[in-house]
Formats: sequence, structure tokens, C-alpha cells
Amino acid sequence: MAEATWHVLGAGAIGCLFADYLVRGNCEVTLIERAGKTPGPILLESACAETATSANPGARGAAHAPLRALGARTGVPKDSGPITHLLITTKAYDVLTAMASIAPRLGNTVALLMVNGLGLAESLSQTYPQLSVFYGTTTEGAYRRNRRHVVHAGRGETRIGAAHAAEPPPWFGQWSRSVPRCLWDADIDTALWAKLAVNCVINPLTAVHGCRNGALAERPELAARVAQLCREVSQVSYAAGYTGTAQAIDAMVARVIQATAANRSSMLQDVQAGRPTEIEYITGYLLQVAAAHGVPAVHNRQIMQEVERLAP
Ligand code: KPL
Repeated sequence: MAEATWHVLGAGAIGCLFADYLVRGNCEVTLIERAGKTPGPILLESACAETATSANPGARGAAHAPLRALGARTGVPKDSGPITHLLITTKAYDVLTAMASIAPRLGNTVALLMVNGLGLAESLSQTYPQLSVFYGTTTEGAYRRNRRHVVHAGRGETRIGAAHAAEPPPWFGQWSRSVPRCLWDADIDTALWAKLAVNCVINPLTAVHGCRNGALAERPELAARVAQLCREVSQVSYAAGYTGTAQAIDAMVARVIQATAANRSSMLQDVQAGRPTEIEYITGYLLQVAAAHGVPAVHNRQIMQEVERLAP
């Protein structure tokens, strides 16, 4: 059977990183850039230390491996046919507009949604009932140094799945051979909820207080807010049936704060760049679930209002 051709909607850091993985796995990939942007090569730089393993303890990669040009075709002028397999890596608030720009090319398309927050799969399926929607979540770290230069900052794990698919579809073979530590997750909802729960705590607090992730553990007044939000996120998680997250949220948040202490969260970056934030898809989604289960979540409501006041 012929292999799927992938299109990537949202040529940001994560979109470019996965396009690069797929190209290096011999997949055909086209990056769809925004209309009006001049296409051209995108440079990728690896700044990852090799992951230490038991076979290779203490391994460290070159601090800055040479740049290489991403081999995906970018902004190909004649690329106007049907899109069969689509990776979506835009900001959550851009998904529906970006999809509208390619709507005539969509049919029974496989749409792999790898964005922050939750709630978009439902909107997508309503607008495009023929799509086959899958979710992806990753702890890979990448950022843009500038518009055409992406830095791969840290290796991570990628999980893909869909509530409607217990078994991986044939196209998943391309991902498992191309993307390191890429797993099929038959319970992807639980993984997505766990990520949402951590993002509900770290992202809005760092955005409102203008601090790096590590400050949430170092400054007592921020640690107190972390504890308040964790308590509520735990209550909502229990009510929604995510018992694992409900029980472990404090430890999960502490671990991510420690592992990403020097990072600026994606929401802080959005605020500092004068962009909209993804709060509606993160805390906003949590509040919808809280309301559906009659859980008050007053601190989450308050931090959402604080973030909304920062909006450009
Ligand atoms: O996912 C993140 C984000 O910034 O969106 C965390 C885990 C909080 C890392 O900064």
C-alpha cells in the first residue's frame, strides 16, 4: 500500500520539528504556510543533549549541532490537491481559521490535532463531519529563534490516539519509525487530560506573574497559588473520572516546574509577544467540565479573568 503524504498546518516550532522527523523517516511532507508569507527553507538546529540511557550513561550530545535545512516542501505553489493526512500544530485559537483556508481540499482526511488545550476535536468534527480526528500530545521541546530558524531544545515522548480507535491505524507505522519515542495510546483522553491539568496550573500563573516556570516553586506567594489551583484541578479531575491525575496533580506539576524551570511557558511567550493566549482552550475547558459536574473552581475562574485582562 502506498504511504500517506502528510501536510502540516502551522509551520511553528513543533510543526517544523515533526515535519523534519517525518522527512527523515522518508515520508512525503508539505508545510502549509500562511497565505502571504514568502516560502523558503527553514533551518533546524539541534540543541539537545542525548538522552542518557542505561546502555549509554551520562551521554551528552553536541551543545549545538550544525543547522540543517528542513527538507519538507514549503509553500509549494502547485500543491492544491486533496489533503489526505494532516498534522495540525497551529495555536489552538487559529485552528478553525487555518482549517477554513484549506476547506476545499479536505474530505475523508485524517486530522492529527497536536495543539495545546482541549475542546477543538468536537468543533472540528461539527464543521467537517467527514474528518477522522486523532489527537497527539508531546513533551518534545522546540522554539523559534526567528521566522526561519527553529531550535530543537529537548527530546521528549509523543503519544497519539483517538477515542474511536483502540488499535493504531496503518499510517501510524510512519510515525513510529520516524519519530523517536512515539507511542500509540489507546487511552489518549487520560494523557490529554493530564497535560491539560498541568497547563491549567503553570501557564496562567506564569503569564499573569510574568515569570519563568521555576519561580512557581521558588516564590512562596506563587507556590501558594500553585497549591490552590492544584486542589481545584484535582477536584474537577475526580468529578470527571480522571482519578490518576486527581491523585497525582501536585507531584506532576512539581515535576514539570522542576524539569522546565528555566523555560517561559507558551502562555507567557504569547503575552510577551502581544499574541492572544490559549486560555479559553486550557482553563476555559477545565471550567466547562467543572460546571458540568457542579464543581465551583473559583480560583481557576479568577486566574482566567486575570489572563483575559492581559489580552492585547
Ligand atoms: O506545556 C507547557 C507550556 O508552556 O505550554 C509547559 C509544560 C508548562 C512547559 O512550559
